[in-house]
Amino acid sequence: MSSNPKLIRNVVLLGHSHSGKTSMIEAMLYEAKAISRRGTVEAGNTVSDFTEIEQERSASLFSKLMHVSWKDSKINIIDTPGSDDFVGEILSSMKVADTGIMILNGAHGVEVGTEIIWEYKEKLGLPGMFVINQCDHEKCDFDTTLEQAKNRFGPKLIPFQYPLNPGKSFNAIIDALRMVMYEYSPEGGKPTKKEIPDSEKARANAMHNAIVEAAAENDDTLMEHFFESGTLDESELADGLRKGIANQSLFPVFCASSYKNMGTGRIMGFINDICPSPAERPSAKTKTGTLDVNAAGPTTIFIYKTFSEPKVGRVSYFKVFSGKVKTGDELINNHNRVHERLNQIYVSNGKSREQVQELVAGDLGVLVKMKDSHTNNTLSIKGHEIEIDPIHFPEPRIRTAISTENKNDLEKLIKAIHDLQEEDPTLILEQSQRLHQNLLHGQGQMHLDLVKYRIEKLHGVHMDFIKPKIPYLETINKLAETSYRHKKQSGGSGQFAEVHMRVEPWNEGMPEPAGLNVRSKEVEELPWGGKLAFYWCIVGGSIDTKFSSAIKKGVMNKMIEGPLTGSYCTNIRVSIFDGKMHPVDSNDMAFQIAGMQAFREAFHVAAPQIMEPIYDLEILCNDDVMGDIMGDLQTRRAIIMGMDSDGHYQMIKARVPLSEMHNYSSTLRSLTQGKAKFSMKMSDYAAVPPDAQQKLIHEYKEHSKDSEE
Ligand SMILES: Nc1nc2c(ncn2[C@@H]2O[C@H](COP(=O)(O)OP(=O)(O)O)[C@@H](O)[C@H]2O)c(=O)[nH]1
Ligand SMILES: [Mg+2]
Repeated sequence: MSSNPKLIRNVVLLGHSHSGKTSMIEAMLYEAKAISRRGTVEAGNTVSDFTEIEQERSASLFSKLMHVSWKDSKINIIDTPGSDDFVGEILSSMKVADTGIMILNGAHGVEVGTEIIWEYKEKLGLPGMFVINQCDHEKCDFDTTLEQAKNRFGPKLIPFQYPLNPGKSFNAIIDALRMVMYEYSPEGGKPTKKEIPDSEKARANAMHNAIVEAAAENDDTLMEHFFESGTLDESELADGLRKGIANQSLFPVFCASSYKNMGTGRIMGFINDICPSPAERPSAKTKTGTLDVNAAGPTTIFIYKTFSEPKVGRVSYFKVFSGKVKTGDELINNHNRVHERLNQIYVSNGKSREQVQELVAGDLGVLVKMKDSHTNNTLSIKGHEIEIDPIHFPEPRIRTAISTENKNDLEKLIKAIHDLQEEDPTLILEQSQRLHQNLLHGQGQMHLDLVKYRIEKLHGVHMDFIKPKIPYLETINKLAETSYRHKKQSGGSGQFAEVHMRVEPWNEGMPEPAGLNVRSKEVEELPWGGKLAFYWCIVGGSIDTKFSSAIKKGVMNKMIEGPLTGSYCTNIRVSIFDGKMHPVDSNDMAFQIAGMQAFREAFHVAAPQIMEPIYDLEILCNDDVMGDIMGDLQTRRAIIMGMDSDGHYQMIKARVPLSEMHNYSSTLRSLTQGKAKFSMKMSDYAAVPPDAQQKLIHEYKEHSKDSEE
């Protein structure tokens, strides 16, 4: 293990699904002799995709930590899922990496996943480099992929290599940085170094000059020397490139075939020689300031990922942000003040772990069975209360309601979801009083399906996804008045109350109720949004003021379970302007009931309106699938608000009712074969169209009838 932060490299492989990240890592581990035989994703025997479900689906669903020794460095390599349904895994990995390696599929070009992940990388200010992979693929088009990448990600992309013969017979790479050609045997691996063929010299030279110029731009002295001599020597070039990558002013582009293990060794060499070590990155932000990656600093570790493994329990992945962490250390969790003893410290290679005695600042490691430490927690030695800035996980994008076959299982299910949330902060459980449903919020259908799989497989609880109810609101469109008499004569004390009520649509600044004498008024902010204005306009004492809160309580009960669909009511002014009492039989309960019934009756004759939640929708898609998406949106009562195009991508903006978005994630995936992504955010409420309103009222009546039987 390295004891010098400068000899550590933390790289994370990023990119759209199936671009070849896991296969690339398999080749890297093989090139570094960490494994003696390369597995394949098809055979389900790669180091990284070690969970059963990943092997079943031939896709990575969780991030994984691997490491190799390369020359005098330790290179930590993190594999990530390609779909941003698993964005939590991607963001947490970027948090602890020092270079993001964007893998592009040379046969498909820049894909939606690449776009989205690049956005996150840029937001986090992570240095980066590109590998155009699958150069052996018959459909590989290196030049178009490079062009698309430059168009999309900008002029800082500098090609360092290109494949001499992309396609089935691919076996040679022109390296314009070193000005050599690497030729590979069919087994791949270590290439033969050859001179660049004359036919390629011009292109290679032009590419080399562009690299030298880009390197020189990162340092005044280098620039001066470049202008004087028109070039840079090898160490100056390396120096300029190091600076350029560390400050993200240049992103090198390499090429490879991870499947044939061609080009991998060269990439490892470049990571070791040029990519930044953790010590060359800006200090880490903490709650109170910054923290340098310094081996002599106060021991501080940050847990970036938690995973529960069968038979092992909680496995915590961490980065040493300062000092050295040693076996037996006792650290304090600065999030909850729990003392944690680090009995064993491990380094990881997929599912296998090797115990080590010490890890230095900048390095990544693994701990098992922590008492009470979780993702985003910082632990440090006593007297140094440091909290590293947490990973910010995005808002959920889709939701579903969940249920179990039998009630007894519900508790087990909720517990299982809490356990999963421990590993997956992007999973949110909402136990909605309003909808009387348990809702799961996640990042996409694949995300929720994985949750279902794990709950059923690991926790043995069957869970069904059911359609989530819509949090409608109810209001009124016009003024109505009614009177309601509640009279009950049963053995013992009777009940009598009569209430005359006016209801009106409420809006800020509306005039006082016409023709009524306002005695007192309360305008209440409702927890679900909007207001209730309750006006007491009784003259002549027809109802004693002491009953006003009972009447209001009755009104509120009906506002909680609205007359049309049992949804919350909002933005209504209720004025009590007359009534009757009985000296004996009038009491709070009687007036509560009369208030509730009067409100219900008045509501029904005040042009009642169901309001539905409207979401702002953004869809990022390829040009070629836009027509289908637009066609589908029209069937969802969507209003197109705009379209921006950037490169060969379109961003469609629309407003759409939530009730039309059930299962949209899967529909969009099948409509576009994964070539589109969406996000949606609650915007406001709008009136439901009349036919839809009738349908909702009818459904509610049917439902209430059923639940009465
Ligand atoms: N032809 C070819 N196929 C590749 C290459 N790299 C990966 N693949 C295949 O692409 C599929 C996805 O690979 P994988 O490594 O899982 O991609 P990931 O989803 O980015 O991790 C698998 O079937 C691989 O065998 C490559 O360089 N050339
Ligand atoms: Mg993978």
